[in-house]
Amino acid sequence: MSPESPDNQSNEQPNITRRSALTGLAALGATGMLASTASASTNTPYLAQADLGWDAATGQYTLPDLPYAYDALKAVIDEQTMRIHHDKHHAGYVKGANKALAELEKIRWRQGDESLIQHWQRQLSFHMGGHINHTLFWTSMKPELLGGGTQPTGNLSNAIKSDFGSFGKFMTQFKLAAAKVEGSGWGYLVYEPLSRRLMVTQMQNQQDMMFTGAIPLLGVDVWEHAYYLKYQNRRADYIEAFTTIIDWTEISRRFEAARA
Ligand code: MN3
Repeated sequence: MSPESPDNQSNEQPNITRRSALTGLAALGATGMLASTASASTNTPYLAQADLGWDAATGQYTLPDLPYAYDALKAVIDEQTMRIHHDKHHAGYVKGANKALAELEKIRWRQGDESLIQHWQRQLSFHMGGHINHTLFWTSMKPELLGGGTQPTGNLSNAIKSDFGSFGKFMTQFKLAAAKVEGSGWGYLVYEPLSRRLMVTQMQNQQDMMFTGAIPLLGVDVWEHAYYLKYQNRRADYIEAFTTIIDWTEISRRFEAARA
């Protein structure tokens, strides 16, 4: 359908320019977002809206800072990799998500190219996945000296034993699944809220192969950009090293939030 077709003209917004339409919509979005925040404190319980850098006033995401220095994890992930990974790759996903949201907003207002909706929905899925995956990833790690890499305790430890047999069996599946992702992607520990079980999944790219409703608890990024400078083709070595800096306190917090 052409953007000029008769039903493109909204009765409420005659002769609006694209800019004023988007500005107005951003204001409406801001109002809605503030209202939903006030009424529902459980919005994305395992990851807060603020952690994603969501700015309701602009309707855009901003890149969150790393929660530690670029070289804080250098025993496992070198400083250059962290800088490129966070400042370029993660930033690119944030930019891509914002772009997709803006283009979909135009289409919604019948001011964009409707033939591209599938493209922009795919872009949204990929870049939002990238943004959420990386935001969770940075805060899944802490230096070994600060307690990274120890084993989970309490409810999460019990659930891992119950759902996988033992922590060791969980780790075997998690590391193998991550190592064997075909191409780029992630290995994930997820909580499946319907059967109330922990599961290990593979994710291809930033979104594929994850199932409906799965709540991500712990992901290891196995895109080559995550490890190639230090580990080259030795993905399994990188994954093994990653397990020494997992922040199980944070993963436990997410687990409790997910099953609350
Ligand atoms: Mn990455």
